[in-house]
Amino acid sequence: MAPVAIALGSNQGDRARLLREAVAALGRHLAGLRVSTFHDTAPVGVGLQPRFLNAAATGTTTLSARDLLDTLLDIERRFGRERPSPGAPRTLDLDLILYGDLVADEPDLIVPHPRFRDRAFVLAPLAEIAADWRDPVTGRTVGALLAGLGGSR
Ligand code: PH2
Ligand code: MG
Ligand code: MG
Repeated sequence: MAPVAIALGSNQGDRARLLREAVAALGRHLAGLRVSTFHDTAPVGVGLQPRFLNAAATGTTTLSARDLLDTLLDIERRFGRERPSPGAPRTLDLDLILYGDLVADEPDLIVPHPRFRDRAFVLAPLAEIAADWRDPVTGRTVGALLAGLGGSR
């Protein structure tokens, strides 16, 4: 069983309902699911867009990282996710942030998520439920990474 951390985001449609239903969908694939509160956040790095609702979830899984990623993409599709262009507004984004202490850098599988260390919209929710989880690349905890951000990203 691998402990995993997933970031959730939505900035299109009924964001809170989408996140609630996405959490229910994740609960069918992860054991011991824990979920953060929902954070209303300003869009980062994607120009002028609607605000996001972000959250984080943790649990354990018997799926491989690749199978879990496929499962997340499948849930996104079922929730109406379209990809007209990179960074376009989305009904649901499910990003695999941590998969145990796995470090993978393959074309379709990068774990830990390459940008999570800079993103308060990922770290702040995740720190509510997994502040002591460690980034296997830097050795720093989620709580320390968040504290190190300082700003309000
Ligand atoms: N996701 C992005 C880019 N920018 N900004 C916020 N606030 N929340 C997000 O989930 C988000 C973002 C790419 O996935
Ligand atoms: Mg994302
Ligand atoms: Mg994504």
